[in-house]
Amino acid sequence: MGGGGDLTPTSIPSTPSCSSEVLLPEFAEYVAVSPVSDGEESDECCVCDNAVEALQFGRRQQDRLRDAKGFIRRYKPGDCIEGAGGAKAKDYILPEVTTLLLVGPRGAGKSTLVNRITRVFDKDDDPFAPDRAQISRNSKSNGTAFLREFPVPRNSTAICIYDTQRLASNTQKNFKMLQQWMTKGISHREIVTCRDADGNKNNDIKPLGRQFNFLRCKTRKVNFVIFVVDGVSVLEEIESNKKGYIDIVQETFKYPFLSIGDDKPVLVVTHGDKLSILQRAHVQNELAELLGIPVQQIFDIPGSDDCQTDLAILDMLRHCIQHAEQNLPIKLNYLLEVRGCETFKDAAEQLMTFDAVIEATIIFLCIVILLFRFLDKLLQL
Ligand SMILES: Nc1nc2c(ncn2[C@@H]2O[C@H](COP(=O)(O)OP(=O)(O)O)[C@@H](O)[C@H]2O)c(=O)[nH]1
Ligand SMILES: [Mg+2]
Repeated sequence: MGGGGDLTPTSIPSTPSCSSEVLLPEFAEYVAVSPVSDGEESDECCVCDNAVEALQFGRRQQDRLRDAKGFIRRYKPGDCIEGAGGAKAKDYILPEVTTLLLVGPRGAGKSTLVNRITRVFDKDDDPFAPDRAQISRNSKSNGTAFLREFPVPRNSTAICIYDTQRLASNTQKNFKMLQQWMTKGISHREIVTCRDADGNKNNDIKPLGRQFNFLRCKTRKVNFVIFVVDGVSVLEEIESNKKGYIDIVQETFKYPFLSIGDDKPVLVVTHGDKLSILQRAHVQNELAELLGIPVQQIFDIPGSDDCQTDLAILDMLRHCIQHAEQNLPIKLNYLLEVRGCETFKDAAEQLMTFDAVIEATIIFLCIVILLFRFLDKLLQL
């Protein structure tokens, strides 16, 4: 369902790794709930069939997961350019690193998502690696005060994700901050603001901000936006008919500066592990309706650690990369080259028409001269 594939039941136990050949929890349960009645041959066959089907399903999931991971690991900027309008990858201004920006309200799960994405690759590379992004446990925490760049997978030189501060309850302040990021770019360790997101002065980070601003790293242009929302908060508001959280999400999501070309951000819904399958589907449908996007653009990524969630994460990354690359700018010299060729062709065509006119005039003049000569001869006689 949605971009994140089929929804995973909350009762499914999580598995530490999807890369092994053990039964996936999805289909371990599938086998366990199959009807079994002792002594009846046909029922035994039915159980066998179910087990085989489940095994095949598990293998298919593993294959998909391996392919999806391989795609992200192999990816280099320019790989997803489709060659529209006759331009090749070399004709585009490619980013050094494809940069994805996380945006969302406080506690939506942005920092947790950075850790979840990293974990998908860490399972193969370094299963005991510690988390990278600072998660806030409660509302007393300031959350993310500095922009932080996280290469994905760790040490990648092709994709990076920026974790950011929460959105303020004042959307105008959000817009100002977002416009700056989207137009001027973002850099690792850049301080978000000396005030917190709701405009309260934060003296503790001011001196630190100066220090880090001086040591600022490379500025990156944002290539695509990942908008994160907490599914539980959305559902609570839908059910209670309140609108605060949903209003901020709706207004900010539709803010034109967050779109890359015509492409709106992808929407990631978190906290699905606290909801039932039906509630998750309900939240996704409501959000699709409110934000005017297809459910395929909504990725259900709960805190659970299972194969379905890993696949949803990889699908979401692929969506971001592909849409980012469809909107990369074309190099000016390519445009001039193409326009130059076209202008030359137009001029040649015009000259050819001009040529025909000259030819006709010459022929006409020749005929007139011949006529005069003929008349002259006639008069002399
Ligand atoms: N159960 C559950 N908890 C989550 C999920 N995502 C985030 N959290 C928790 O929500 C809180 C805020 O998460 P955090 O990533 O710091 O949110 P941020 O402010 O958007 O960066 C933390 O206590 C996380 O453990 C999720 O999908 N499921
Ligand atoms: Mg955070």
